Amino acid sequence: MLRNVAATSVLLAGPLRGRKAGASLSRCLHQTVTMAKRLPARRLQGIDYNPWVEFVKLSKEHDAVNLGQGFPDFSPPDFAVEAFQQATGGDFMLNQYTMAFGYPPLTKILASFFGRLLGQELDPLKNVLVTVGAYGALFTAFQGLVDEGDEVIIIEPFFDCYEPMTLMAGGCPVFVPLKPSPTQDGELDSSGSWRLDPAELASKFTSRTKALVLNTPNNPLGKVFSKAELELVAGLCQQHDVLCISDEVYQWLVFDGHQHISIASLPGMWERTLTIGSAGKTFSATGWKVGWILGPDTIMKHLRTVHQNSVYHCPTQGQAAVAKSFEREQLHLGQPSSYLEQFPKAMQLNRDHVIRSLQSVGLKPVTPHGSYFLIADVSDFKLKMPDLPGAADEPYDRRFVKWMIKNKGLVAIPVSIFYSRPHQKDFDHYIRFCFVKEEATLRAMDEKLQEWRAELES
Ligand code: IK2
Repeated sequence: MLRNVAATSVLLAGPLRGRKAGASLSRCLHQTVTMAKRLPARRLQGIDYNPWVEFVKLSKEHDAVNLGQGFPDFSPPDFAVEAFQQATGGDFMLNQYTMAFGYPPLTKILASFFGRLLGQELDPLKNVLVTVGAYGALFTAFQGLVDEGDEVIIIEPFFDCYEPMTLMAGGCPVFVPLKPSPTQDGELDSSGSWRLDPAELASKFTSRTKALVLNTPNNPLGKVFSKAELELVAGLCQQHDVLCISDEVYQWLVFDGHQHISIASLPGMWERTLTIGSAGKTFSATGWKVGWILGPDTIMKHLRTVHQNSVYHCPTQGQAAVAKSFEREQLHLGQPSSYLEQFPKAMQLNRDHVIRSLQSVGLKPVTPHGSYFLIADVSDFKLKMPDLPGAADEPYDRRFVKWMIKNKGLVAIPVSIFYSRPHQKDFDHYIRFCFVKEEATLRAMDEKLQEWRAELES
């Protein structure tokens, strides 16, 4: 550390030697010492912990059945794999840089594909930005729009990166929870029974509110926001002149006849909404890391400024493969041959399989209407698990998941990571399972659960 300080001092003081004002030199030297002491940058304070790093590592260490992280353990559809192979083995120019804001065939097909869904005429150059996955899209949006002191409303439970991304941009996250309302028989049966309290939501809007982050279908709950719920959010955003960052990466994954509605398609919302998507989630190819943002040029131009000064452009070959995949889907959309029709049907079967299996050991799943996640209530196990690992003040679900990985060979994700710290304790009796897994993985899960059940019965 000391060597670090000295080295930094010399480096920074060097170019200043020729300057006239001694005061400026000493101020710089002083800054140097303070900066070295303050490693890392202030914007990273308090956000160094990342739950994915911890739980992915744990799952690898224990060689357990992985229903944790949200990635398919099966191949993308053949047409997507072929498109990727073509992109890597065909036109040699796909090995080179492409246009900064997106490979032209991709921005073109995204504009026409999503323009139709959003009811907008989209200009591929002005209304579309291709990013490094939806993560990159979110980061670009927060950096481009959120200023020091701006408030950002985040609906809980939320995909965990919204909070650190708000903080890194200098903003202040303001949380509002979806609240489970018991059904008639006292059970919490589906993600649809988790709702916003309209008065509470309205109370979160202030003159400092810059943006609201919406995620539908929601990770981890699988809630698909209804038209009425979206209208409530839209009305408040318009009333308070607030932007909406709408994360719709699971938009194709809706079940039981539920419908995904993009908030940007509601009257008066296109002008203030950024719609974020992910090819990884759309085509079961999370490693490609191709994402996008759609929005009005008045907002997108600021995102382009961030993009051109950070990643500049995304890998060309992955973009080419995604372009071809969407071109194919455009021809099949609405037909049984469409992957976007087939995929949710297959995932609904997986969902039902996992629900039945979890119920067999007494876990209480909340049926998701969308996404490829479900949460399950584990509070009934509280008394049966006297020797959970971890510190007593660590949320119960984290300790439960660590115990389950080690003792039952099953990986899930604690739901408290999807909550702000003050609210974690209220929701730490849920754990999240991912069901975008192949048949063999689900069978392996069944075996583990049957062993567990036998132990409970003995
Ligand atoms: N937005 C949401 C809501 C996501 O769920 C994800 C991916 N998360 O998957 C990990 C998990 O929850 O287990 C993203 C954005 C990021 O998408 P991409 O992979 O395209 O960057």
